[in-house]
Amino acid sequence: MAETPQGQGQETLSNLLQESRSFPPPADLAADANVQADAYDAASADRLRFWEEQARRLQWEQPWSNVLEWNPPFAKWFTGGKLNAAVNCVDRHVDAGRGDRVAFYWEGEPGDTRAITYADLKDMVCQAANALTELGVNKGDRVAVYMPMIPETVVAMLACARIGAVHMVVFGGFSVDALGTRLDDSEAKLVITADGGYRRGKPSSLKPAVDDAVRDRPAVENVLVVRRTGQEVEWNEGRDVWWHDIVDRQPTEHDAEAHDAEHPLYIMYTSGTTAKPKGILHTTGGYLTQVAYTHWAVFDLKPESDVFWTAADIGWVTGHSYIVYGPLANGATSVMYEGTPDTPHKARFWEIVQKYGVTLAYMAPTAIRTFMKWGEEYPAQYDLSSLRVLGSVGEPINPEAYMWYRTHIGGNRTPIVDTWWQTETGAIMVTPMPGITHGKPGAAMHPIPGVVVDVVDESGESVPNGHGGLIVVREPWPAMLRGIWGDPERYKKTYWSRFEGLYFPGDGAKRDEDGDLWLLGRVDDVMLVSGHNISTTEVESALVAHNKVAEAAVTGASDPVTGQAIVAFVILRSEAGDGGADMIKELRDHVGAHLGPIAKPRQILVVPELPKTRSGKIMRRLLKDVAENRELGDVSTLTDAQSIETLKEAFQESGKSDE
Ligand code: 6R9
Repeated sequence: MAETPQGQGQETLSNLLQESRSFPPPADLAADANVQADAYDAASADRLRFWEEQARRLQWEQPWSNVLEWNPPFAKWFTGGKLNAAVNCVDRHVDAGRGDRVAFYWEGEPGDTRAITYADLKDMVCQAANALTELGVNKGDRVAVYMPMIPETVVAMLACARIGAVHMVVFGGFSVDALGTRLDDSEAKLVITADGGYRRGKPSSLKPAVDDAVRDRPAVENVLVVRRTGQEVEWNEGRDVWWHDIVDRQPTEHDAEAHDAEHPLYIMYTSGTTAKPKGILHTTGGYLTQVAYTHWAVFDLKPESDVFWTAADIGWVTGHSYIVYGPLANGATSVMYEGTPDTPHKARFWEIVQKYGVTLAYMAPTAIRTFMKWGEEYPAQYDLSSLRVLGSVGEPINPEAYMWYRTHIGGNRTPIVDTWWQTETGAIMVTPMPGITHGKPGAAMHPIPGVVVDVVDESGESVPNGHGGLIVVREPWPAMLRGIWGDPERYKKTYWSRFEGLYFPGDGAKRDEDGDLWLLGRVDDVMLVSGHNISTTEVESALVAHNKVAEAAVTGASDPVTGQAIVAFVILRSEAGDGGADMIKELRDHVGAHLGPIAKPRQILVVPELPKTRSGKIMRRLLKDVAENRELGDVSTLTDAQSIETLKEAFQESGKSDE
């Protein structure tokens, strides 16, 4: 998050990239789309009433008396209302006679599979809720979940929600330290984990990290362990409990209490910076309303016939909102996949799409660019004609990656929804609607109905069309974070102090000549070159638009002449060779031709790998450390800490040969 935004000079972001391609929605999809253009009018005529209508998608045990209580910057939605999130996600579908519908087609990495119906899920969640109660977990207690991508992870989350305990999921790939600080901050009393999970064809252990983290943390009373891989685990008698020992013997009945709309549902720690992670708090009624609405609206979900797949980890907010709460609240059928996209082969994702007839797929640009790098022959081996809407989340999608996704995955047919949102916003905020919006490669287009965003300059004034600035949210929205766990001052300072009365997400954005929105990445990443603010995203997109480049990461390094200079790291497509001096020159000229001479990188380094977080975001701050020859900052949330060391050496070598 941008606690100390930098690189913001006098002027706002330069608007360098031009785009003229536009794709209308397919006629049949448009005709039958869940959301029609009148939704925007209805929401702007009466925003609160619009959200009340969306809240009625849920089952409330007691109706709300107040839609919104807004004491800036603290919001309460649907106060007086009571509901149970697990009942909304599971029981009510069974009660309505849809118990036989599959909730999850789960695919393990080694190829084992499970089909879990809503009736199965109800039994599992009730049993787990009973087990948590037996372990002494009460309403309001925090429960850490450090798990692989298996159905029990969803069950654990819903069991917490059912009894009113607050879940706090930590990425299975995070280090002992990352887990430990999160346990301390949330004061969790139970950790739910597994012996391990499968990644890249091998069992990868989880329990040892929990053992290390819990050793000096007596506040954790029990560790509940799912057996997944059958790996040997150390056992701490009295503290550790096997899931199958305690959960399987519980009754499949559980009387669920209705919780207040504002009862805490979960904490999710945001990653990415060196600062202490922030525990983002989400509550029940407003969150569930917006995730259910957006999942239905943005993916045009038809729950009777669609098969939805979010190919992301559950330890990321995208997994919480669009693997668990959104799809289940809507009674959807989803695919859940445990492993990596290249195991046992580079077409695994497309094999899964064909096998389950996936109709709606949602993934990150980093995955799409990886598939681009591998080549179109992999998706070409499978029948992807079931797909009808494709989504993107997590980073700006470069126009080139958008085109590749649309062409090679979407068969030139499917709309692409580029969805902008954050852990803090809880649900999608800015996106095209597949049945209405003419899609523009690289643009997130419009705020959803009921959400009011703007692009402003340094002084908080709206920028005109054709200009860049900072994205802000002008009105509270139902799924907004309710605060930072235990730290209201930091909440105010981080998100609400930049501009009076406006939520500041920390991202750069532009409004193009048509008034459509483009998200340009974190403002901390914006570069100030000879007095111009230039977004890393636009330079990266220009590089990726070159037919030999698969991925690019750009950072600003201090420069005696220009203030900052653009340094680019690129991954070439597999057919492009190693990239000699001619290639570097070609790429620099290519950027110059696309964006103007000001955006020509000072240096371009061809690399095999880029430093990324587990959710696929490029860690530009580490690249900046490399480009400025500094000690590397915190690397604990990197997927592969070695890759950045290798890159650092390569950069230093390249510097020598330049001189
Ligand atoms: C959902 C998620 C949030 C940050 C956000 C922004 C970037 C996400 C984006 C996007 C451009 C998109 N981001 N989606 N940037 N276009 N469609 O990713 O949450 O992990 O909290 O990250 O990700 O910079 O501020 P989170």
